[in-house]
Amino acid sequence: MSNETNQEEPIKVVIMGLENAGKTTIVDVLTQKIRYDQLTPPDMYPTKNVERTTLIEKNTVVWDFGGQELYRNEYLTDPENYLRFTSFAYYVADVQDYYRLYSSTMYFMTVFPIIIRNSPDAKMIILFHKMDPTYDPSKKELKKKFLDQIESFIESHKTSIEIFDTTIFDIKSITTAFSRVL
Ligand SMILES: Nc1nc2c(ncn2[C@@H]2O[C@H](COP(=O)(O)OP(=O)(O)OP(=O)(O)O)[C@@H](O)[C@H]2O)c(=O)[nH]1
Ligand SMILES: [Mg+2]
Repeated sequence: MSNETNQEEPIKVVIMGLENAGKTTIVDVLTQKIRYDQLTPPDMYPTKNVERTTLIEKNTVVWDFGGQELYRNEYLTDPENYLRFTSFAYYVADVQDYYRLYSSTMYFMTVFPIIIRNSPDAKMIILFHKMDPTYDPSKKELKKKFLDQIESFIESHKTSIEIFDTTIFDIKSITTAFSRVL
């Protein structure tokens, strides 16, 4: 008799992006299906290093990468350990953070090739997050600028990327973006 079980390896989902982009809040929505009040987004603490959350019934583990520079430097020096066996890689860009648009595109262009190198079959998804119902439409320019900046980079990697607009004030926007995972 072998000791083999039918238990499959969990599906690994990674969520990356700059600090304050909203990654942990998104994981909270996925695990608790919280509906937030439009005027009061929750107070959250910055994530230290990487937090793993298991979506038990889906056999999925979500790796939420703390976006503060300290943690970014830590896991990017040992990316293999953190990014191998990824099935879905989400990059969260904060559409309300106009001043860090450039930093966010730069970080995206840093992590994207590292993910591909460590998990060549990973599905890549960008979330343009904090697209709140009250968000000034004229600022939607930021999404276009982000995409313009990464366009030739993406083409050179010959990998397709899915794109979603999300906000915690519309749970469906988040469950839709994660529909292939959930
Ligand atoms: N307006 C708005 N605020 C949001 C949204 N999602 C998250 N936030 C707020 O953004 C702030 C940062 O959220 P976090 O989820 O902690 O951000 P993070 O990306 O996990 O940050 P690090 O852990 O430091 O990498 C919190 O105050 C959240 O309430 C959203 O869709 N709209
Ligand atoms: Mg966090």
